[in-house]
Amino acid sequence: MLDKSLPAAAHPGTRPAARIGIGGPVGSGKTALIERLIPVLVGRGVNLAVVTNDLVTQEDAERLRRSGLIDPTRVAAVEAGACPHTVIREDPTLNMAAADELEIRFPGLELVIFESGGDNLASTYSLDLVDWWMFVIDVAGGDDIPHKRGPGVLRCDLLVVNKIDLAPYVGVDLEHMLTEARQVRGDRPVLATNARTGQDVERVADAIQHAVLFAP
Ligand SMILES: Nc1nc2c(ncn2[C@@H]2O[C@H](COP(=O)(O)OP(=O)(O)OP(=O)(O)O)[C@@H](O)[C@H]2O)c(=O)[nH]1
Ligand SMILES: [Mg+2]
Repeated sequence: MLDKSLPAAAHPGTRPAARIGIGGPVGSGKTALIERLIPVLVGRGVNLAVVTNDLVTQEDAERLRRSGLIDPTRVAAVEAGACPHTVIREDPTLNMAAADELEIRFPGLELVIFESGGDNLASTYSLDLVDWWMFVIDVAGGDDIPHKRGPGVLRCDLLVVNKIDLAPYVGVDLEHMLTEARQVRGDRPVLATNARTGQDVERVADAIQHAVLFAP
């Protein structure tokens, strides 16, 4: 198993980058949220890089590299193979190695954001890989998702309910969905976003900075 302190050894005297995870079902808006978070965090002076996970392609990495939002060399891709949660939980070696390489390449890197491959509600991150992680579900996936108490929904540090703009079109009572999400999480944080327009993505950035970058 690789040691998270390796990059710090590569740049003596610097603090290793914080590592955060974004998990959640296929298509919930993980990459869209990253696309919105990058300008907000970079605008606040955060030195960051991204590691994406896809099953057998580098689709999301290529999308971010083409986006113009980030230096393309700051985006690394891990091909997860058949089982997306294995590489963020049971054996995160590939992801650790990708982040270590970014830290070596970019001295002073403060934050590495991992996006997991789209998965099911049981998907969780190993704390060997990340310091903090969020789980992104979306309104169109059904308002009963919080009620189903998947480990991803329950255990993440921040639950993001995305695509709030779609609630009226899919017959979802957003307030009820959010209340249920807060109930099952024992009042741990839940934020509602529209990653398409960027609505409330600043609040996600606040949560990240507060949790791992020691912002007030
Ligand atoms: N209406 C609406 N669409 C959104 C929102 N967020 C993302 N989308 C759309 O949802 C689709 C999937 O978004 P992605 O960001 O690719 O989702 P993902 O979770 O990264 O998907 P995988 O990596 O394949 O699991 C895209 O067409 C997005 O434009 C949102 O808040 N509202
Ligand atoms: Mg994606």
